[in-house]
Amino acid sequence: MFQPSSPFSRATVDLLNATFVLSAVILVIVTGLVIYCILRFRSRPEQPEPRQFHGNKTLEIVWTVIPFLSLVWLLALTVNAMNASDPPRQNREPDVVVIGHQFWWVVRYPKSGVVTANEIHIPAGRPLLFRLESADVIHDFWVAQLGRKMDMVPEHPNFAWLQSDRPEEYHGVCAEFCGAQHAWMQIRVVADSPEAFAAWEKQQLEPAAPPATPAAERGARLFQQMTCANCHAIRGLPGEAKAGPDLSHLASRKTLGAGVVENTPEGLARWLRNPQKVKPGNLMPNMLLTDAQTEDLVRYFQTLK
Ligand code: HEC
Ligand SMILES: [Cu+2]
Repeated sequence: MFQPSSPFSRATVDLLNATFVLSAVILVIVTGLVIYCILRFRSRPEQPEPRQFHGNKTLEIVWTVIPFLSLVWLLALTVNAMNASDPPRQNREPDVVVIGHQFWWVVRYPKSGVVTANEIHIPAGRPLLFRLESADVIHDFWVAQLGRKMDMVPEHPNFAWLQSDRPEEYHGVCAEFCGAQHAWMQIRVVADSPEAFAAWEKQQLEPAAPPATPAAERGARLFQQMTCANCHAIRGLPGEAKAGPDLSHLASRKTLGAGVVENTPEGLARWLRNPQKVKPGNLMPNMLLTDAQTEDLVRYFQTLK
């Protein structure tokens, strides 16, 4: 969070830094005075008690006015940072909708109709409005470099602005404990150049590629027969399953299980053989696939670019 990449996160970090500096100055002054008084006025043998006095008006005014002004200054900075990190929405439609599930994320782009999971592509250099929802318990969406942290509350959509000043990749997390695999509920954000983003969006809107080899064809058939399609949607196939991530373009994602394993043929096979071993407590059951079935499904998923 100390490397902000957007005006929204920069406002938050600037406020944090200013608060830290002010607090450090106060700490040094107060402890300095205490140490000075302890040493200077300590009792020494043969010396009378130091002169006592009460109710010094100047002192009272000084130590009331300085903290008061410090707090007013902090309040002004805070209000300023709140405005900068969370500007008004003014009826704008969200650019991206993210829905937290135990323990992964749905990512939707209402304007184009793209649906994906766990990896968010955004065009760099533009402020984007995110609508944040939850399908089950309270989650918290936090990509520290791009914007403010925001709770995802069931039945209560929240909003947050995110931006990336430049094309780059970022890491985000679920920041509200939400169950066994909360720690493996991670987010990858890829900020693309506007052209690369348009290309990505176009590719995500394509229907899933039809299987091209016999193994992939067997995999596609297994996918339909083994109830996978009750939980997972693949664009162009029947059904609108929502219990698990959309797999239409699975091969275009870098990781599986919200970051728990790399999306390589080996990683995919490990996941399919027993997702409960890779991410214990996640909501995909062990489908008890044979090695041959796993292999065919891997071949099939590799074609879903
Ligand atoms: C009961 C619902 C359910 C069924 C049935 C199911 N899955 Fe899943 N699947 C999930 C959930 C939930 C996740 C996300 C788990 C997580 O990351 O916490 C998932 C994740 C995955 C992933 C990783 C996707 C990603 O982007 O991270 C793959 C691949 C996958 N499932 C394939 C299959 C296949 C193949 C079958 C059938 C043999 C199947 N699933 C059956 C619920 C299901
Ligand atoms: Cu969570």
